Amino acid sequence: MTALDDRSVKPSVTTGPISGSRKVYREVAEGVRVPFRRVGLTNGDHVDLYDTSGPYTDDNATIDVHSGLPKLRADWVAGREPVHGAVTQLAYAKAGIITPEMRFVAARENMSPEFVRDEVAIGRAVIPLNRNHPEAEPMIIGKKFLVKINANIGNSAVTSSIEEEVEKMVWASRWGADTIMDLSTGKRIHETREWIMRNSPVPIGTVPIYQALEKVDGDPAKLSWEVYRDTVIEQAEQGVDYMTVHAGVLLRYVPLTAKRVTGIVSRGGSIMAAWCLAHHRESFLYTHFEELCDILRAYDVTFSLGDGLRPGSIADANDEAQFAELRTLGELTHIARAKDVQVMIEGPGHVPMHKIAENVRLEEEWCGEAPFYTLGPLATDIAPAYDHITSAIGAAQIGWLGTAMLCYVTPKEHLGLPNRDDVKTGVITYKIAAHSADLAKGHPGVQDWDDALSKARFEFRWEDQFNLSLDPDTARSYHDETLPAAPAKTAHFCSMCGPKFCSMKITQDVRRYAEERGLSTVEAIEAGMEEKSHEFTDHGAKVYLPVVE
Ligand code: IRN
Ligand code: FE2
Repeated sequence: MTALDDRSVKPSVTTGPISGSRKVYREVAEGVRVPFRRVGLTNGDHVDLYDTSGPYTDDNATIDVHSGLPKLRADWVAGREPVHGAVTQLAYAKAGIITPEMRFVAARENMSPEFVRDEVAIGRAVIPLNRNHPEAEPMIIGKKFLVKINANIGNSAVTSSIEEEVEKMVWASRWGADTIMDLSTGKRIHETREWIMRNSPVPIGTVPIYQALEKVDGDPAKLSWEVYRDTVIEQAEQGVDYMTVHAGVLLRYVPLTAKRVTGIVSRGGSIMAAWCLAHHRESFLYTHFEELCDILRAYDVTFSLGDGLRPGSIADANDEAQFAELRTLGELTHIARAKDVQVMIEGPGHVPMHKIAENVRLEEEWCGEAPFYTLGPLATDIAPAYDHITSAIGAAQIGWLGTAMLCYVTPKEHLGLPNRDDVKTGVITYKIAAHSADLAKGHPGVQDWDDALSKARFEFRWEDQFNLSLDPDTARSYHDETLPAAPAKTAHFCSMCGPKFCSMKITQDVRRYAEERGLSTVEAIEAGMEEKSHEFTDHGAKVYLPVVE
């Protein structure tokens, strides 16, 4: 019996298209069907958007969570011959082979499959897909591609259930999460993960040290390489696509955190620091790193080398402890790559804006441009309850500078376990940061979405404006709060300025004025100004006019 046969677990997941759009698939090679979210517009046009939501948003989706999603990649994986003993995307790319996964992501990203292969081959991009996670749709993480976002879910000892976590996963991918990390630390970790893996359309990441710690009753000193190794194998067997490994927290770095304002804030980092101090030995993650590479390589699990010493406050940003660890992560990157294991590097944290660029520069230099994956960073510490915003400010900047994936932060950060609503707020906030970075990077075709929405807005196609939005439901409901009647959906104003003060309407009036008089818009503005000027002088050329009773 597998976890999914347990009928006492009854997840209820959100299905059906996002309002105003429908799922379409483009067949780019035999058996390679790439999903898009198609927004149909009232003027007959349509816009196809990158779609992370999987079969849940298909028309008439029928999902049985007890059997899991279709195994999209099963045949690709089964029909694969190892190269130099490895079955990883990196090994194939180095050998010049284009895998179906590479074709899939190329179509998603508007790039050529050869370009995808070359970026993977040099390690500047990763395709995090475990051979045992055939349900997932391929995606790529790298600075030459669209900026991705990760959503963290998972229970804690205090709260949440399997049902809630499965729905959070579906919900997060519905709104645009490119990957999801299951950070469960509470009850039934293995079963929860099984439910998530089998039903997730996006790659899943974990931090295996959390489950290893559960196995030794929460006492870091009782951890060992053996317990850890077995946990990694257990999770790799289940299909986990990438794993956070805090192998850069070395014994000699721990004292560097002593004078910090917030010490060690990484959970994994603090667990490993506690182990190192308790035994006064070098971290087993570091001393057994090559063995760990061999395990990950067998499944094509991607390393996400953890930033266990990331700054947890503005005061601690870019300090010695943080950069000492980063240098070690660079050393480990080269070891993993030589073994054909894919690698990305985790980054901060809390960093003021003027210190962000240095993080990207050093990461690229020391870690051979391995994809950078950062947690925000928060640009200030002063706004608990708004840390999705304090962190999106840093995230947009670090994304623009070349960070490949942004780990979301929800409004509950530092305060409590996020619920489903917080998950959506975090995802939408990070989509904004990521897309803003994509625009600034000039990624091909990215601006089409903005242009389509702006045209709809200018032409008062309200339905199109809602439907093109990252969050159509909220956009529509905000509009309807004050002007719910059907005619308002074609009206040339909204309740923010009312009919007389709408700048878009005035611009359109100017253009009409020009057309009617056969003038160019510039001439029309001049003519209009001239008329206004006469009106002004006719009234005595006074800025303030006496009140006429
Ligand atoms: C991302 C970048 N730096 C940290 N993260 C994420 O933070 C990491 O991937 C994981 O999801 C989460 C918690 O990590 P710690 O606190 O164990 O380091
Ligand atoms: Fe924090």
